[in-house]
Amino acid sequence: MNRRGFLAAGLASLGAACGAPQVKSDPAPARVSLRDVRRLVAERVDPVAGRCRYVADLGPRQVVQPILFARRGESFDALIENALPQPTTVHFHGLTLPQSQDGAGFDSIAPGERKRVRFEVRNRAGLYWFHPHPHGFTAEQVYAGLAGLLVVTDDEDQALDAALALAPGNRLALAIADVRVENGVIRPYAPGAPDCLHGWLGNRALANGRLDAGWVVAPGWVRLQILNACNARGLLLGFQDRNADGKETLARFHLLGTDGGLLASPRELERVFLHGGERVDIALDVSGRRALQAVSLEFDARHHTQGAAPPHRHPARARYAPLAAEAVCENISELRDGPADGAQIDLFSIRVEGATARVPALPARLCALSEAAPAPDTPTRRVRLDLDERTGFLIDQTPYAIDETGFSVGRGAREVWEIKNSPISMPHPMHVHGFGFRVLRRLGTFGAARRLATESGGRFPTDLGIKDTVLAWPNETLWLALDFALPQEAAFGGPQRYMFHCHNLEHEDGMMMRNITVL
Ligand SMILES: [Cu+2]
Repeated sequence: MNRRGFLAAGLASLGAACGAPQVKSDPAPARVSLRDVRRLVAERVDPVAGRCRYVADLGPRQVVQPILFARRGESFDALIENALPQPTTVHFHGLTLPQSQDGAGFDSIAPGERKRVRFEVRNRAGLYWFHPHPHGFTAEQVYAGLAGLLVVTDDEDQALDAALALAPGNRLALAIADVRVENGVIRPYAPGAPDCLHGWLGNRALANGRLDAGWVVAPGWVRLQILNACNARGLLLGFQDRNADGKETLARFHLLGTDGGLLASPRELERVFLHGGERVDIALDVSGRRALQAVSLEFDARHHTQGAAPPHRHPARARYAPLAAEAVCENISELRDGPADGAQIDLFSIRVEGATARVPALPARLCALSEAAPAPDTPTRRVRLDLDERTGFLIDQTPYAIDETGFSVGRGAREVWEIKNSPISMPHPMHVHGFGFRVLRRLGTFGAARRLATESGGRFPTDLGIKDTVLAWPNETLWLALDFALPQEAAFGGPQRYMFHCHNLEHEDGMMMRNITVL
């Protein structure tokens, strides 16, 4: 399929959203070519609930909450405009960018200000995303609706669509986020201190900004690229067929790719963990089915904290009011009621309509991706994740300082990171800016999760491929292989500072971050 055809298919798939929302939710996004964006505006649309949105200005028209689309090698050159009453940034999660374009928290845009951002997409085809990253406000702004998808494609990616004979509308890019809905409306961001320790959880899921979202697809293969954009909720993704004799069965699917694009070969599964910031690319044969309900299945979320949560006010918040009139992290209250982390919740639905077509076999090889182990003399860096009684969760017992060097690494250096999460802890989805990595091994995984760790080295299927976010369960030790290679052009000249942090956004705002300085 040529580029125009791919865009048309994308538009068709988004136009096919069929779920009638029961309560007011954000509108479904439209697809936009990354290189057509002239301005990207972050704005608040509802001061009562604090809901916000991105608006892409393309010159001739404006698109609210766009899904951005790019071929590998294309460029972004646009003004980021902050129309929020708080500082913001736009971080393109997963992309390898110069520090000046990375949108990390040490480079925030003040309310009413704008910044020109220019970069080339160098990463593999895959699902990436963009969201705010300002120190102390990230969780509130992402919860408010500021999260968008970036679908990167290339020849290999399109060849796979052709091999699957995907019908128009059978490829979807989906962002899952949970929100608190009470009395039919989405509630503002209002975590108490315990919510800031455990993470702010919603009671309902949005898919691309919609509650009770649904899509109509044709029989045959469906390709879903799914992001967990929740502040803190982990997902155990499965697809229930609720039509089979009144019983619920799980439809098997195939994992095609993870954060940084396609795997070398697919994995057949019936459930898969997807934690904050992680993405999966899956293929599902819906032939012979009428409808499927995507759910997060029940699992033990392992929140092993002890003692009372300390109230925490991020110093950056002193000068700016919340997006809606609520206190953030300061009240010592009970955790909110509603489905806990690991409780089953519905995500979105798929309805199958149309004539059954021939379903081609799934290709055994998806791409050439080597799984070579790092050299035995690769140096190991040890990283510890702990709970501090005064401040909350910390990396190496060190609260984040904006101007710290953090970990300093040589340009082009290769390292193995040994990340140990304390037994008295929580699951922490750890994210590295700018660099994909490989997960080599896991040790200490608890029994129920270990049963899903079907790959060598105690790894989960979602540990395969190129990752930028990886979950550390309590008591686990992970080994990652990182390669700090950066291009030589002027844009990457001089030391480059990136971030390593927990993608539970309340933990991130609670200082569970470090800088990485590439010298
Ligand atoms: Cu965390």
